[in-house]
Amino acid sequence: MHIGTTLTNYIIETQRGIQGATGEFTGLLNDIATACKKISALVDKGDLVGVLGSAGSENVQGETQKKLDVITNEVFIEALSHNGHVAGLASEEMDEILELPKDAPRGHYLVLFDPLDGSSNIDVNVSVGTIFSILKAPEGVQDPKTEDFLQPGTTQVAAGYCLYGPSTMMVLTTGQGVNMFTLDKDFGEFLLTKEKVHIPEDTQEFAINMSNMRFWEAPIKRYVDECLAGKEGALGKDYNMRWVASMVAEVHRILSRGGIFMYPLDSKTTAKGQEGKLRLMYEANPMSYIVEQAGGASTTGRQRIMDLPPKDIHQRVPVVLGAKNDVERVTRYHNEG
Ligand code: AHM
Ligand code: MG
Repeated sequence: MHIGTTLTNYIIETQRGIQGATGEFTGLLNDIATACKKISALVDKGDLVGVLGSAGSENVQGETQKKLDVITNEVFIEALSHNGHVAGLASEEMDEILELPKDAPRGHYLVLFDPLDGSSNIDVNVSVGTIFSILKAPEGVQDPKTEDFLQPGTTQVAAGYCLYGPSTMMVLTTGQGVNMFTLDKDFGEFLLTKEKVHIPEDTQEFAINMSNMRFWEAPIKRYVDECLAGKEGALGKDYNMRWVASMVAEVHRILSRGGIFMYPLDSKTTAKGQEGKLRLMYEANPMSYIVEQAGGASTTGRQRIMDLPPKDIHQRVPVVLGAKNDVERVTRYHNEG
């Protein structure tokens, strides 16, 4: 595929060789791209169109919703529920899965999404993103129930995110590597700008919210202490640190120049009966698929994330992802007890 080709062209080309392909998947990715373009336009305009600030409501996880959380969720639903490409939708911003309107045509896919991840960054004009995971609805199921969405990450047929940063970028995997597309805002199309992205096995850059240090388990503390010890420590090299507080930006940096990202288990979240902060179905699983497809690794610290059998659409999990050798080291520290 040549650099500069449109996302639509790219999808058509890659689907062409697949037996039994009907165009439905191509249509679905186009719907998602349309939603992301609209969200990009809203994020760009920000205060000019009065979309910043709180919506005065809470989502199912008891978090205050931003106006843009609510608006972008609507944008996604609107773009995806009428075209016959999906059987059902689930979102960070909705307590329950979304059943399609009775008269809407049904497709074969399930989409789980976080319409605006890192939304606490919105009011300070720092990068945010949309994350999505695409699953197949079980054979013959027209009106899926919650249990039909509870499939492990290994069953994802595609995953991606759209980063609203200095440029808007769509990053996508359909299981054949990871490609990046940049939105040409004059032209209104995502154009292929980077193919077959690869995360180096080793890194010298870690990302973690250090203010939670006192709540971490010993293995994470050990790894971060070693990073901080630099050349003189067990890792024998100096580390740099970054924390954007926007997982999409964090993963994008790792795909672009390597690194490791951790939102580990901590006693702050376990005290609330949660395991970690990030959500499995529409944050950890799609990001794990992308990272693994780029040659990286992704675990809870103890287990590969994509192997986890999901219990709930809003389930939370600890996340350690990025450079393979560093992720394996952190996992080893957990396994050593
Ligand atoms: P959100 O879905 O409510 O936006 O929360 C997820 C975000 C991630 O993007 C980011 O990695 C993390 O929360 C930041 O957490 P913290 O505020 O603890 O730094
Ligand atoms: Mg989120």
